[in-house]
Amino acid sequence: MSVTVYFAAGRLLWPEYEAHLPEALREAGIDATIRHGAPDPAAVDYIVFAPGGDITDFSPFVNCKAVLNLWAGVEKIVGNPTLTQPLARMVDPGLTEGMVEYVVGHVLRHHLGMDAHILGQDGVWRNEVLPPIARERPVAVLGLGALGQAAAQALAALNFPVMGWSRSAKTVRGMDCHSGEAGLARVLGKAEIVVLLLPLTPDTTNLMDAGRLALMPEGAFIVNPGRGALIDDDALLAALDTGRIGHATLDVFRTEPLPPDHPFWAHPRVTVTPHIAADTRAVTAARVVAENIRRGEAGEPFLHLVDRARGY
Ligand code: NDP
Ligand code: OXD
Repeated sequence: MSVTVYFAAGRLLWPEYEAHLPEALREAGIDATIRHGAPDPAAVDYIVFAPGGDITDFSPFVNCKAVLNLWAGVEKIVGNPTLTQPLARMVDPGLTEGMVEYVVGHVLRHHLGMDAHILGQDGVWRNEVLPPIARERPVAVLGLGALGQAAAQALAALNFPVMGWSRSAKTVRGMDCHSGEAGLARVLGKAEIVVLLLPLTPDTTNLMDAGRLALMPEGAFIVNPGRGALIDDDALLAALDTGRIGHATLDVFRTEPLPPDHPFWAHPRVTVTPHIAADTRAVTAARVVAENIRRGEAGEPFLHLVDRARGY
């Protein structure tokens, strides 16, 4: 039997998926018709979704078996009151690889103090400050999901002492795992570099407020490829102004694109990257979408289902 897949992730994304999605569906043994624009809603079996795409009202899709998000983060869709269908988020090996590389690159930059040489080349031979080694630099990853665990493991493989923090208690090889408020205080009290890979939910909004920033060691670094609103912007700017936080590398923001007059752009202790930490890669993500459709058709549980109550 043929299934109808509505590619509602927007016109801009379709060229990336045009070849990969039909191929992945074929490989998964699915006979599918892929639709765009405004198909008969009652005929749609699966929706491939991305924020900013074609759908805001899911209620007409009465026979839709699942909404398959191309993004890892679901904060823009999870609270949509018209969405009654199961919602799966994206866990894509290509996206994970990109995130690991972003995190490792920016952590190493701060750890090695690369800016001093890259920006300070002035003809003076200064060799009194030697680069430290990773095993002397405690690092924390807040959020130990698909992306956080992969990033934390890559950092641990470089010998950083890695602490992880998550909602539920975990044991992950090679790192010291914590949970709960007391766990967060322990982690922030020790970590010289903190990486935020949490989803944005009511519980994580403004997690890094003035009080929690003040727990971090003097001059500590923050790398945030999670979501902008995990951090209280004003509290961060105040902590950067005093040098209490040494530098923040920020990939995500409350308003995107980051407005040109936002103080982050000009702050000497902030690096802005324009939400490029990691992108879903069509070639690998199409296989994840196809596998979920295969599961739906076979009556098997969907992968990466979002828990609406938790918000991720
Ligand atoms: P997952 O859902 O796999 O993992 C989320 C992690 O956060 C889990 O460990 C979870 O804990 C933890 N968590 C959630 N809520 C809390 C809380 N209240 N307190 C403590 N820990 C909490 O997500 P991913 O790893 O796939 O992605 C993480 C985020 O990265 C996305 O939501 C998105 O915002 C961002 N992202 C950014 C990109 C970029 O380019 N900048 C690209 C892709 C994603 P537990 O394990 O107990 O459930
Ligand atoms: C995502 C993102 O959530 O790109 O996938 O931010």
